[in-house]
Amino acid sequence: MPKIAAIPGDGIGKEVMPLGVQAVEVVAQRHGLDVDFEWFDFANVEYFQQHGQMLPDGWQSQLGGFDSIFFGAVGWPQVVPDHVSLWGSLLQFRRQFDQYVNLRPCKILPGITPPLRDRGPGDVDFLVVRENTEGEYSNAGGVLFEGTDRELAMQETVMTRIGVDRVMKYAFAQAQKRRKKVTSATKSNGISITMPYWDSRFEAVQSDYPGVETDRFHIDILAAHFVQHPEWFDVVVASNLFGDILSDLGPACTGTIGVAPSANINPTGEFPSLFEPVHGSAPDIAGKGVANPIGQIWSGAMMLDHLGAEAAGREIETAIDDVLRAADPQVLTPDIAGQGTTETLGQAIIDVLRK
Ligand code: GGG
Repeated sequence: MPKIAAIPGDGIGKEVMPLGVQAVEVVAQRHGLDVDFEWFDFANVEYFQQHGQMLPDGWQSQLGGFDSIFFGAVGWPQVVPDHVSLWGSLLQFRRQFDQYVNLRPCKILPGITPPLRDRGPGDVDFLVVRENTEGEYSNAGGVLFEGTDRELAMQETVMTRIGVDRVMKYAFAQAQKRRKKVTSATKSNGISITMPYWDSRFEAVQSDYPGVETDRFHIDILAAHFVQHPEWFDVVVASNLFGDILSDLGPACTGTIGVAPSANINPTGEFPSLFEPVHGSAPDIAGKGVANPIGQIWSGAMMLDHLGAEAAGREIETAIDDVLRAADPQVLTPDIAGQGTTETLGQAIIDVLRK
């Protein structure tokens, strides 16, 4: 029986999580899979206000025995600075549990009109593979001469050969199962040490995958191509920061970031992997009941895949497609041109899963 830790976190994470859990429970039951969710009320700002930290001492052993972590969103900058809440929770999970691959699929879903109106479902379908434990998110650096006119802040980018190679190999292996193309996101003309290193490792790794086509773009023009030619891409491998940006941009180009799922994978299986929507806590809409729950529910499908229940995962994706194709404005949330709520959209998907 897979044991799953459910951690809603902050803001709309609390609103979308119950629907994600319900969707997974319903489909798992239909497939004869017993899933056991345990809810945790930490990794949120209320916990921080009470305890002065985002996570309890010993959280690694508390969560380490779970098969997966199902996460919502983190951040409430009105109360805790975002870098404190993020480094105190989500980034700890990714690092301590060596979830070095962040998979962020992106495609046009039925019934959703992308900003580029001449494209529809099937035209755009790519996967961002984001390096998830090092790179620009190194936390190495500091502020010197604080409070003086010589004050300076610096932060190092860290790229290790092991860290870069392993995520690139994972990206190539994904491409072998898809349309056999990997695009590398770089900026080696401006970032003159770490990005040329990234490029050199890409060249070294690609030679082990002769059947996979490759190309690479500097991040600035790559962002433009995401907007104008999203159909060019199959698998895009990127550093931690570039991958974070591209995986918000991609779903925005296909319609809404509210539907985007992600999987933070520990490929060795030594630690639990973590599944979460790409979106954050969205304080601007939190409490209004209008957040799109699809990113959370689709993340549940990725979690079921990871747990070996691929058919159950596909059923969730089909149920999402069915509800979107029906295009009932009373059901859909406002980000996809509806007048419905988190609850109406989530329950419509769950109703399809029950049939
Ligand atoms: N569910 C994703 C989430 O809460 N994201 C907040 C955030 O700022 N994430 C930055 C990151 O993924 O590096």
